[in-house]
Amino acid sequence: MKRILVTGGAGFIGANFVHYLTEHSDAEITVLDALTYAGNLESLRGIDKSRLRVVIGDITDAPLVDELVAVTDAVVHFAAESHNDNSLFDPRPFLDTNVVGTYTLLEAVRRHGVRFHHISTDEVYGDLELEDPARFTESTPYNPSSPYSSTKAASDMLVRAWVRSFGVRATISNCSNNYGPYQHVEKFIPRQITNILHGARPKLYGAGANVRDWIHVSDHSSAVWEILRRGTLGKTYLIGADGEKSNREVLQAILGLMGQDPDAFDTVTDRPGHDLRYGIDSTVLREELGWSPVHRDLAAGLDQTIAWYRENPWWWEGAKAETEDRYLQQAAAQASMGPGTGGDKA
Ligand code: NAD
Ligand code: TDX
Repeated sequence: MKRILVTGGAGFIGANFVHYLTEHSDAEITVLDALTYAGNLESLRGIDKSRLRVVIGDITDAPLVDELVAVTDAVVHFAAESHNDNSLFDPRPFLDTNVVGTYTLLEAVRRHGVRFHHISTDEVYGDLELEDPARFTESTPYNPSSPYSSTKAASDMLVRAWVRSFGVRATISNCSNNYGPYQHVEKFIPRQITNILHGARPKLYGAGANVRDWIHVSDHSSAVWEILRRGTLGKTYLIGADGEKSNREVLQAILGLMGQDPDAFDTVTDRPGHDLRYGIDSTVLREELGWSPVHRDLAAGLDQTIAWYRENPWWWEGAKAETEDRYLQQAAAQASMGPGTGGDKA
């Protein structure tokens, strides 16, 4: 696998994966990214230019995708609309990119016989009860809740169908919540860190009891690299680092690490349909491929992440005001829709 095409390589996880590849392989990397609001070429700053080509373009552009796939050995597909909150207010781009974009890539890899790895999420499985000892496994039935997760579920199904019907050489990974450098300030952890750095109070949805299973983004990268090289074709792997914590616990850890009072946050209206809990059982990946996470201490990982945002305001400042404006618009839209329109599962 000398030539690797990384879609969404200017986004959070894609960019971290490109950095990982330059450090752990001698692959020649092509990034295909549309540079939506979530893409930032500055996330690729410092990478050896002789090994990296960046193509600004859309994964739904079939002729462009075909041209790039024709000259690659493998595609690692990160590009997506990735934010649940946005999907609740404007689902259309999620259908275009996550469903039609994945379809466009699958047709190209099918034509050219190219290896494909599809990046997906644990959210395709829906959610778990808070006190349930169960965790998601590769055989958990799909039960997505949001427009985002339903389009990711659809994309996974397309990959499975293209494997079975057309013999496409593909693998899928469904990972839990990532944190680390280069994550957009719309997401939970960077939003709270940058609020505190700006002197604004963090925002917790509802009571903050919802649980997410956190993994450092570099552990996600190492897992994907193992699956790409040694994974069984046609198979799905769950990626997780045993990092379950409630949102309140994570926020209070951030506040403590940043020298703030543990109660210095606001609770705001809950996300409609808000998934309660995610939890990943990654036994298959660990036993079959011998993978294990390096970052096992969430507090230490949060501390490093806080330091990164503190030291790199040039990277995130430009997106902060527009992101908070978007949250204000979404809150106003939610309020004007009135009770009962939130789709709450209860
Ligand atoms: P992100 O929003 O930070 O980045 C997405 C990237 O895709 C951006 O660079 C954007 O410009 C690009 N993009 C969007 N639409 C495109 C299009 N039509 N054509 C080309 N490029 C396009 O997302 P992320 O958090 O890095 O997530 C990457 C992938 O990982 C997604 O597939 C997501 O579903 C999956 N995932 C994310 C998490 C998480 O915690 N963030 C967890 C599990 C899985
Ligand atoms: O301001 C906030 N306050 C808050 O309490 C924000 C932005 C979020 N939250 C809560 C909602 C979630 O329970 O924090 C939790 C994490 O929220 P997000 O960062 O939006 O992540 P989530 O919705 O869990 O989805 C993420 O993980 C799975 C990624 O965005 C997805 O792309 C991935 O598939």
